[in-house]
Amino acid sequence: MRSHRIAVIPGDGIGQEVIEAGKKVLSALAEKSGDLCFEFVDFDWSSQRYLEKGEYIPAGGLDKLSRFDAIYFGAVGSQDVPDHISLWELRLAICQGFDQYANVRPARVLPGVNSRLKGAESIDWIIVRENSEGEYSGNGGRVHQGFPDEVGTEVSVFTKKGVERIHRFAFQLAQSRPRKQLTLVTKSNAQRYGMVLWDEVFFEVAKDYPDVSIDRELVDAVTTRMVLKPETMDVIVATNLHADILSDLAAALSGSLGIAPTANLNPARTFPSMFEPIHGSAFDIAGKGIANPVGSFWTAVMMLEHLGESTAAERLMAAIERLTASGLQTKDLGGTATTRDVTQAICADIER
Ligand code: GGG
Repeated sequence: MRSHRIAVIPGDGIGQEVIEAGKKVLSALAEKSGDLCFEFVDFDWSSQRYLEKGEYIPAGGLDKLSRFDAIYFGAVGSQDVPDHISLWELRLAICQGFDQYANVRPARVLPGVNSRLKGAESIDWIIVRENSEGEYSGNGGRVHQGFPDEVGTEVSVFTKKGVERIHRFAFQLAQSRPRKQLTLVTKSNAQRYGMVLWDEVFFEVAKDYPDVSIDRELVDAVTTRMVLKPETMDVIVATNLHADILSDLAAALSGSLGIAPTANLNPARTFPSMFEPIHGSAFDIAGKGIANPVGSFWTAVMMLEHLGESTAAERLMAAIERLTASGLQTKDLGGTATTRDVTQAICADIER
């Protein structure tokens, strides 16, 4: 019996609902396989906890988390806590604390999903988001706060080491794909230091991967290419902020933010990696039972692949595709199905 210890952090809003659904689906998979099991340990790290105890992660929490094989995360964000606090105290504390520097975001139109984009069926992208520095390095400050001459700075810090490792990761990922194509996205015409470093390191690293075909785009221009020529792109590598924005666009072009998954990887495996749907807590629909759980199921596929469970990953992905093709879809995709309907349908498919 192969057993995996999974730390589960549902977090806020619909994170609670979709992660509960994901656990049910993973348990159904384990039961069906007969030689696989998951030990789920729930962590109540959320904005609710912050409001009650003044902290998202308790003392020694990351140390405890470091002993798991993977982390299955829902969402963070609440109407009652400023977003910059909730994001930094929970999601970024884990990503940065565990050096999960490679954030991987696939985008593809699943069968039966209606994208409003012409030619969307050719979308088959993986966006690689640098996940440890840049615009998210937490450098900056505010002076003269509350006065008319107030100043706020947000300093992007890019290290050559950090840039090189994300480029190598992206090249290796591109190398593993049929088209072996990698697009570098920066804004090095306007930002002449960190972004130029990104460009220079990219072309240096490219020499080690001659079988990968490369091109370069500015972040503004690449948005039009994603919309007008989706078939010309494969793997995309970009900074923390740029890739965050591009991956929301990619998810919307693929049908809905509700279906998009993410892996926050620690490629060296010195700490656990974390898997989460791209969407946030969506508190406008939280508690209504209508959240799309497909993003958390696809996220579970990525987690299974990372755990070396490729057969279970393929089985779950095939079940997801049969589900979306069947037309049983939640409101974000134009349907009327509930979170529970979709979860039950996937579990029934797996159990068959
Ligand atoms: N599951 C993703 C999530 O909870 N995201 C919250 C968020 O605000 N993310 C912004 C970011 O990661 O840059």
